[in-house]
Amino acid sequence: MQETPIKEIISSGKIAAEEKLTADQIESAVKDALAATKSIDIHTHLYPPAFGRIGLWGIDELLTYHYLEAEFFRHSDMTPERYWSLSKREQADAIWRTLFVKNIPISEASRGIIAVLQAFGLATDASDLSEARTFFADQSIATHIRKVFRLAGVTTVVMTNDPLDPDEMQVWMNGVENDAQFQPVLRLDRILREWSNPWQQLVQQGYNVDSRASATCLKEIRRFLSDWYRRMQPVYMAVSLPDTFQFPADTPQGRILREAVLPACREFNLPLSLMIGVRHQVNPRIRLAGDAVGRADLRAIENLCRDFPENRFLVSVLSRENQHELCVYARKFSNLMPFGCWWFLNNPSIVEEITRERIEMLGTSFIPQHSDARVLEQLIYKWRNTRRTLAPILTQSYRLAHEDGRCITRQEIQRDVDKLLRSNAEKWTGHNISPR
Ligand code: FIX
Ligand code: ZN
Repeated sequence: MQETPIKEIISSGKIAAEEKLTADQIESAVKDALAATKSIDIHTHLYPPAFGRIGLWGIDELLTYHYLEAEFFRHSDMTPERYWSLSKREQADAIWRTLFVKNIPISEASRGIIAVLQAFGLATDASDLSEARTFFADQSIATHIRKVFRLAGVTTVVMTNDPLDPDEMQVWMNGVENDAQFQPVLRLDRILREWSNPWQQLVQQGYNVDSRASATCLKEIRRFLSDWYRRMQPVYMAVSLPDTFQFPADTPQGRILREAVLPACREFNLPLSLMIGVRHQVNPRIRLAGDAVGRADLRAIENLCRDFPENRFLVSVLSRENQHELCVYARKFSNLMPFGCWWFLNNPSIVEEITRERIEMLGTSFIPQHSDARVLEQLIYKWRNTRRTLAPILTQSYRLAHEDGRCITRQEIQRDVDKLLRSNAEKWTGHNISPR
C-alpha cells in the first residue's frame, strides 16, 4: 500500500477539501490505520530457524510460559519441585487442566492462549491437548513463522542475543545468515550486572580482562564489544537492570558502562537499551517466574542522559510508579526514548494508563509497546491486544484535538500510527530495519 507522501498532498492543496475527518469518522480512520500498519517489535526473545531449539514455538512452549507458570502455582497444590520433575509435555498438560479446564482463562496471559488457538481454528475448550499438538506437529517452521507474522501484523522482531550464553554463542561462532525478520541485539546482562562471574568466560575467549575492571580490562571489553558488533550487526545494545541500579557508581559495572559500553555505542552509532526495575529471583523455586518488580531511582537515567548527550537511550521501566518520572525525563532529554509497557505492566488496564499519559506528555514521540514474546505464536495476541488498547486512546486524543478546533485527516492519522508502530523504532535504531 504505497502512500502518497503527505508533503506532496499538502503542497498539492488537495488535503484541505477531501480528507478532513468529522469527529465520527475518526474512530474508523484510527482502526484502519492500526490494521494497515505492520509493526516492528523492538524487544522479543524470539529466534529464526537457524537457532534451532533456542527458538520456542508450539502449544507446549505456549503453556509453559513463565507468566502461566506463575498463575499455575497459585491455582495448583503441586509444589514447584514436583512440577520441575515433570516433562515439558506433562507440565503443559498440568497447566492446561488447571488454568483452562478447571478454571475459565480470564487472565491476560491465559486469554492469550485462547486467542492463539482461535487464530488457528483450533478448539479453545478441549479437555486435552491432542488436537493442538497434532496441529503444531504438522507445521513447517519457516511457513509457520510467515503465517504468525502475518496474523500478528508484524514485519520484524528484534531479538535478545546473549553473547555469553553457551548455546547461542556457538550459533554465532559457527556463523549464521542474517534473517531480515529477526534483528539482533547485543544483550549485556552478564557483563553489566554479574561481572564477578562471566569475566573468566572472556578470558577463555582470549580477552585480557579481570574482575576489578582495570583500565586494561576496559580496553579488552571494548575489543570484545567490537568483535561481537562485527559478528552480530546488532541494532542496539541492551541490559536489564535491578531496581537498585545507580549511575554513576564506582563499581566494576559502573566503570564498564561508562568506559566501555557507552563509548562502543557511540562508535557504532547504536542506542543502549536500559530495562530497569527487576527484583531478580525473589522466589528462585519457580525459576523464570520468580522475578519481581521494584521501584527504581530514575536519577541514574537523569545522569546518563545529561552526562552522555551523544548516546541514545531506549528505556523501559518495570515499576508502575516509575512511569510518570520516565515521561518527565523524556521531556527533558531528547536522547531518551521511552518504549513499551514491559512484563508486569503488559496488561490492558495498565497499558491504557501508561499510553494515555505518554500521549498527553510526549505526543507521538515514544514507542508504545513491544511484545517481549518468548514463544513465537505469542506475537498474535500481544499485538492484537496492543492494537485493541491503542485504538480508543488515539481516537479520544484526536477527538479532543478536533473539539479544540484542529481538523485531522486520514493521512495524518496514518502518519502517526506509522511512527508509533514503526518509524520511531527505525529512527532510533538508526537502521532501516525492515521492509514495509
Ligand atoms: O529481561 C527481559 O528481557 C525480560 O523481558 C525477561 O527476562 C522476562 O523474563 C520476560 O519474559 C518478560 O516478559
Ligand atoms: Zn524481555
